[in-house]
Formats: sequence, C-alpha cells, structure tokens
Amino acid sequence: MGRVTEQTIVDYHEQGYAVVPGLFDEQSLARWRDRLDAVVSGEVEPSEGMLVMEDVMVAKGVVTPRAPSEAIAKIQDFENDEILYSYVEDDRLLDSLESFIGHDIFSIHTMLINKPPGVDGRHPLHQDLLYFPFRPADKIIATWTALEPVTRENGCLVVIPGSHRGELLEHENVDWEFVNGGYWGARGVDPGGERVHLEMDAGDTVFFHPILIHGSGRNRSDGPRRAISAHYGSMQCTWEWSIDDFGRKYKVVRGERAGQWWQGERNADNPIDPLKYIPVDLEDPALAKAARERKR
Ligand SMILES: O=C(O)CCC(=O)C(=O)O
Repeated sequence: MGRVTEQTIVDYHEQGYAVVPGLFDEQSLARWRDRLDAVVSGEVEPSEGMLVMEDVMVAKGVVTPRAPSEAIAKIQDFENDEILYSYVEDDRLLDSLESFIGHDIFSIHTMLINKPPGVDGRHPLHQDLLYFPFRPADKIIATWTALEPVTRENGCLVVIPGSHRGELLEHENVDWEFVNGGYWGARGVDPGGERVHLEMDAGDTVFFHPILIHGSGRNRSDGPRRAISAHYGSMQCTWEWSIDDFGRKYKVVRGERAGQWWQGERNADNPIDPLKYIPVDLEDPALAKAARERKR
C-alpha cells in the first residue's frame, strides 16, 4: 500500500501537488465505482442533498448517451451516502492528510467526476479556492483518487507545477461551445507555460493545494474515466467570505471533535467578496442572492 513519505511532503510544498501511488486497494475502488454506477444508472436514489449533474451536451440533446452512466458529468455532496462517504472518512486518507494540514480536519466538499466518452467534458484550468469561503488557503487541501487508470487519452488531470505560490485569480466563462455549469477558467494563465499531465493508476491519489491551477482534457477513449475527490480544511481555518452563510454545516472527520457538524468561526476582518473572482451568471442560489444584493 502506498503512503505519504517525507518526499511527498517536500514535493507538495514545492510543486503544489504530490501523487501517492497505490493508496487504495482494488476492493475499495470497486465499492465506490459500483455505487457511482448504481446512482448514475438510477438503480439507487441519490441520497439527501446529493447533486447529480448531467453533462451539458446530453442536457442540450447534442449527444445521445449509449447508457445512463454516460449522461452524467459529476456527482457532488455525497455526505449522506454511507458508501461514497466512506472514502472521505477512510483512515488511509485522513492519516495522510495530517501530514499536510494537521490533526483537526473537517470535510469541505465531496465529488465524483464521471467524465464519460462521447462528450466534450473538458474542465478549464482553474483554482479550487474560488469555491471555498475558508482561509488560510494553506490549510485547505484536495484529494483526488483515480477509480481506474487515467491517461492523457481519457482526460487525466493537468496541473501547472508551482502555481500554488500565486494568488487566487479572477475566473471567467470560457468561450468553448459546451462547458459544464460552474466550470470556470482562470484568467491570464500563460498558454505556453509548463503543464504536467498526471497519468495515474487506479488507486493512486493526488493531494493538491487549492491555489494550484489545474483542469482536465476530454475523454477520447471508449470507456469511462472516473475519479472520487474530496476537499478538507484544518479547523484553524475561519470563514472569510462576505457572504455569511450557505445554510450548511461541515462534518469534522479527524481530531477531538470528529463526528460533530461545524459551521466554521466567522472572521469579519477584511471579508473576501467571492463575486470578485466568479463570473456573475450564477447557478448557486446563495451566490446568486449575494449578486442580487450587491447590485442594489
Ligand atoms: O476530474 C476532473 O476532470 C477535474 C476535476 C476538477 O478539477 C475539479 O472538479 O475541480
């Protein structure tokens, strides 16, 4: 079984990401894949709060999927699905995370990215911090685990090494014909700059910083390209957005308060306006409300 080593930590701090090969065994991966398949095929009802997002080309009738599993771009917010959430609370991940962000850890966000063949499905280069009200950025981290081998052909992650040392950039709607909702692109990324394609085997896991610029290509293979992913924060983080509340709580997954739900302490000094970074055709109801209020 793979594990975080001293070199993993050095790489993470230098590059903004680090891959741990073989962190998960095939049995664990099969359980998550089967559950994903059951949800996307409609065999299992989505759990409370789960968002199952159809690919934009399917939704617009441009592509007719060969199977229901090829219609879905991603699933979000699976904290009420016991099988999928077992990824987020898995000790192999949490033990690893302690080396990056310390002992008291909460879960910020959960995601399964399906990326079927036959659609565009690209994810523009972006920074995940855009989506999160918590700071400091250095105390937030993403995990992304390949549920099958991911290659340039099937649309593996692409990263810009060292970009985590920059600032959070403004993001925009990219001018591609078909882009999934909420997939924004960072403004001003050097088109000729260095990029690394993270080809990974099933079970390999990349840990990455929320300011790291990353995205993914199209799935040009004939099969699926699935990944399970989560974001975590240290409980030293505070809520720093000017938008006060999403009406949701976050689960503590490590430390003395593990198992409790938490809202994050508010930090009212220098509040961050998320709308400075996000284009304003907003689908998220909380952000849309904030945009309306800002216009008044
Ligand atoms: O898995 C992918 O293709 C990209 C996922 C990603 O970058 C994200 O959701 O922030």
